[in-house]
Amino acid sequence: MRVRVCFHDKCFDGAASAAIFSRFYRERIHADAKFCYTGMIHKASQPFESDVFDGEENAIVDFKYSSSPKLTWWFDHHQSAFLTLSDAENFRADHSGKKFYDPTYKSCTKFLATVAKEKFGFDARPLAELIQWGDIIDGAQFGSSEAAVSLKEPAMQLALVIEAAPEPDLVPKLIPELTRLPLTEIVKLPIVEKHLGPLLERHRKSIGILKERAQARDGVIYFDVSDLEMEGYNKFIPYYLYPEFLYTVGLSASPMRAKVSVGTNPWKTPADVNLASLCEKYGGGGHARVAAISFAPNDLARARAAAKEIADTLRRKNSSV
Ligand SMILES: [Mn+2]
Repeated sequence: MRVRVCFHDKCFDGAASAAIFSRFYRERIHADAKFCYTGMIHKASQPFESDVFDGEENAIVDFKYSSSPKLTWWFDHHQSAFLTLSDAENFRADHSGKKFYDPTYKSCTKFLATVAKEKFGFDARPLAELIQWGDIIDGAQFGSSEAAVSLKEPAMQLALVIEAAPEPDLVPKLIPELTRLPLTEIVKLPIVEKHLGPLLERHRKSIGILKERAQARDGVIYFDVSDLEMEGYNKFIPYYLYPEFLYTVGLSASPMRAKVSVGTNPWKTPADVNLASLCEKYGGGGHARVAAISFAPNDLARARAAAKEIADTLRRKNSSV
């Protein structure tokens, strides 16, 4: 049984979800499954190429829905899970019992493990560590900004490597290992270890760069690093530098896209601004407290205009509280 698994690429929760799905599928659905993994990235254009669902079974985890009849499994927790109204209707009309959505979950990893256990009798206990860290990292449930930025835990070091993914197919190669090895051993694998030193060094440098670039006022930290190769920066650094600020708005660029990232300080009491809804107005999306908009790589000027407008909006909301 050939199973295509599309997962949210360069994301710890995406990789962990793909690992949980694979182990669950092999143990509870088909013991002879052969998995092929495809990393999905949010782009300005339609993310699913027509030929992506080439398995006998096709799954999407921690990423947007597809109404393709070839899609047989789906798990997601993003508020902005449906690209169109007709996709949402297609999902509601589905009675396969294999497509699941719950935006109240902080991580797709925990959501998937819970559904697999409750509906399919999957024993998730051997992967408890991976599930716990998926939920901490995707839900930003760290004790402090220091804990989120110091990267001492193996899970945090692995997240750094996954988010940067400095070589092609790095995450697809790691997913099978995540189904069977503890995280202390994953970070010792050559494919992880060789990248870890340089990435930790780059992480330390990025703290200095963000300190230099940040324009922090009226509750909002704004920064533009689109001229640097910084797409995978740690999104908690701004709150580590400015713990009293409530929001960040960042502009970054890569050959794939120009990206506006918007976030809420996880160590402050929740604000009443839904960032996914705010970003949806610009064609982006995400979660209530962290969201983003992707633009085409040559559309940097429009991305910058959106970033500035969002920063202004959040500054006005902040000063009107
Ligand atoms: Mn997720």
